[in-house]
Amino acid sequence: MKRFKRKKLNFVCGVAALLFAFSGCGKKTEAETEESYDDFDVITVGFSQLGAESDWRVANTESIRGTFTRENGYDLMYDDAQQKQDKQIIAIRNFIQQEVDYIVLAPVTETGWDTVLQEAKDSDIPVIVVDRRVSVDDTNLVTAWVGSDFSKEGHIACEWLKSYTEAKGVAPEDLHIVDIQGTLGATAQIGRTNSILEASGEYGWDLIAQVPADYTQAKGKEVMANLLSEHDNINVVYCENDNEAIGAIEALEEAGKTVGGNIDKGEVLVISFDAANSGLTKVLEGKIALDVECNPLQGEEIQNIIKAIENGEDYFKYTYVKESAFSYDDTVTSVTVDDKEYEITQLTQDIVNSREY
Ligand code: GYE
Repeated sequence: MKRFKRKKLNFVCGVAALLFAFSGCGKKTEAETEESYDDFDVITVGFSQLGAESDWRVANTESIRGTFTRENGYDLMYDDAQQKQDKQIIAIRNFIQQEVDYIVLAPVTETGWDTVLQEAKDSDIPVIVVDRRVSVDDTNLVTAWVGSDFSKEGHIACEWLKSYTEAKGVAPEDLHIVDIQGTLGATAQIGRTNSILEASGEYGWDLIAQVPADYTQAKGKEVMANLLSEHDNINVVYCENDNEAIGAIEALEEAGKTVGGNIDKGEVLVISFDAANSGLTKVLEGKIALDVECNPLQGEEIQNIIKAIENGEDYFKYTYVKESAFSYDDTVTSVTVDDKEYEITQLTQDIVNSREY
């Protein structure tokens, strides 16, 4: 792919002009002129992030912004769409108009991207999708994707729940589960929701309700409080991310429930996803029994793809990031999903301290 370096220079100048309305692009000092020559090799990246709804998302944004820095040879245009797809579409059109070299898209939901991604393709701008996926008729509209296997994450959680409750001597029909879902239509929601739905059918669990809470703490709390007012037998809360889990725990405790792993002794068992620092703190406290990791540190993988494209080298169209699962105790040390064994790590303070997010 050829870059339009001259246009990029103009763009850099344009942004500078916007930021420093009075400095003017025409009158350059010697130092400024030198910096402009450096700009010839700068790769411009437009990053449309879906929002800032969770600790995971903040870590994801930091990873990408921290990778595509000036020192690393990039000019990053960043846009936060506040969980609104129409804002993401506007941001992408803006990136296309600015003739960026690459677009990085973290899409809020899977559908509705065909038109705008076709526009990017028509402008020869590669689109790298991160985290959730897009569902488009022409898969060539997506150059590459980096993210997690959300369905596998859900299956790991469900297999752990099965083994754990068997070990505690709780019968399957005595598991009364609510699923606090993520944003409806997001790949992470679809994968995690389907896993608990399938496992409940297969193992004979009582899945009472599945209610979305947009991955936020406030909604997680609200949804949990409503569920508690409607059902008095809930003993498993499957939260589709850490922030929802933290909100749900608040609601449970305010309703006088004890949250913890002793489901055989009347405690409400909470399962979560992400394993961000805030969630893992709750695991150490014994309030989240299992936290399945979803790794937000995707900046470097995205950069590897861009470098490969720049150098005309091969790259993987789909890259899964590495992740694990953490439990509050050692009742279950591994689970098997699709004939593969996954370790469940009993969480320690040292592990939490050694992590970046
Ligand atoms: O689990 C949640 C975030 O799509 C993997 O989105 C992501 C999810 C993550 O808001 O915390």
